[in-house]
Amino acid sequence: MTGTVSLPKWENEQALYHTRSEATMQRMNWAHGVLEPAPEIRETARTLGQLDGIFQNASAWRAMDPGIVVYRVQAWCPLVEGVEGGLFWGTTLVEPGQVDSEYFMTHGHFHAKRDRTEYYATLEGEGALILMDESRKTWTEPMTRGSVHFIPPRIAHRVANCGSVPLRCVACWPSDAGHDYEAIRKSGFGAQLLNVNGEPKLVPSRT
Ligand code: M6P
Ligand code: ZN
Repeated sequence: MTGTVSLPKWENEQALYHTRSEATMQRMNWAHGVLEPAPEIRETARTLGQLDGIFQNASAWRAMDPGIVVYRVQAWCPLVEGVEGGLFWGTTLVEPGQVDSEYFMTHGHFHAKRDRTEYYATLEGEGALILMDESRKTWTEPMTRGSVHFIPPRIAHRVANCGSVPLRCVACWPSDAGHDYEAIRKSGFGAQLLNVNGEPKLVPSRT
């Protein structure tokens, strides 16, 4: 017996955590999926202008106001990004809208660490989770209030709003997953979700 007391692992690793003690608790409005503002919550908005090359019809995209906000993200990252073993929590709000017949959607990404997974869950609105494997096979899962989605390893993911109100969802992902946007910027997804006679239809991408 040495008489020394080991600190719990969490405290030993304090440097990996953001410092405020309140950082282990936040509040979210579950009806709307909005996290209450706090210093630890990072808020970003993605405009049409920032989504160059993401929508299929480039001339329709160019003709629209680049300042239009397509989606907003709140991310709560209580650990330093890249630390193994932690979890991050986020909310995404995708506005209703289209570029030509293609629904407003998130940029989409693979995880930089390809074997990392994620949960998405829908709080409000109607849309689709668009998934793509590394061979570019692309499919969707319907997103409606209450749907919970497990995103398997090595699967790119993005969210499209097919309805007329904001699509609101929450996400939970590993703190060392990272985002690989490059693969999507380069070749996109294997199919685009289009409004065909009022119904969402997955149409193979033009190559
Ligand atoms: C979810 C999570 C986040 C992601 C966000 C927006 O909240 O998956 O990690 O950043 O959606 O998606 P994207 O990064 O593809 O724009
Ligand atoms: Zn992800």
